[in-house]
Amino acid sequence: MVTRALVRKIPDSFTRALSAVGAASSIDPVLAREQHALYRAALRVDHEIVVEADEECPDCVFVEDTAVIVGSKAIITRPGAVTRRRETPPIADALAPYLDLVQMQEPATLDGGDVMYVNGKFYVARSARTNAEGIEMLRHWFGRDVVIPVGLPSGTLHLKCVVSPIDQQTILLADENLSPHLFPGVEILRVPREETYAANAVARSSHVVCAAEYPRTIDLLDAAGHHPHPVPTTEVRKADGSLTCQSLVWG
Ligand code: CIR
Repeated sequence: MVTRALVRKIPDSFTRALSAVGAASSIDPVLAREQHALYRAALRVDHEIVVEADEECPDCVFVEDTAVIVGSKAIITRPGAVTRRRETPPIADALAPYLDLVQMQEPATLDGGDVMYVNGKFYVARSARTNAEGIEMLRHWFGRDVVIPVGLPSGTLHLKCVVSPIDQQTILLADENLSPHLFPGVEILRVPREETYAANAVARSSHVVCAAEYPRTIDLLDAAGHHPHPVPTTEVRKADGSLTCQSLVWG
């Protein structure tokens, strides 16, 4: 099967991205683009789809939030941040040749970073970005029994800031954020609390693109038989971004 990744270029306006950490103005767009190139190479997919940047959309590199891809279907989301809503039409256009699209409608809001599919279940965070109607729409499309709403620790932007899938039976979970009991039947690789950021990684079979700044998590992945591929994240994190948020990967 052909593996594909959709990514989007970084605009100069990235320095005006939303940032709860309040550091976006110190982003170096040149360095950010260099780091993005390393990330894109690390994904090692067969086919990369690149969407041009839009200066009117400072957060447009964070494509994960604009769609949820399951099998041959893509749900085009309605992002929770009003300033991010105009990011979705070009993503829908770029996905349309490959996937069947459905569009999330008002009043639903949902960011793709709040959705994790593992062990046959969709874990969906109720967050500042994803509302009850957004979760209800996922239930409508995927089935009530397989959509599991999850509350987030205060101050956490998205579900995948604290947990991400390594394969269909394994997750990386940051300690002291979510109860491991939420994930029955799933093997948990425990990320130490002080490395919480590193719980966000992109797994492609046994190859895991992870944050370069967290040696304990890199060792943990290695010891568990995965192949860590560390990439630098100093610039995206200034806009509250991490790794899964920079791509939509399928196939
Ligand atoms: C935002 O606040 O929406 C962006 N500055 C960061 C989005 C990161 N997305 C993600 O982790 N899925």
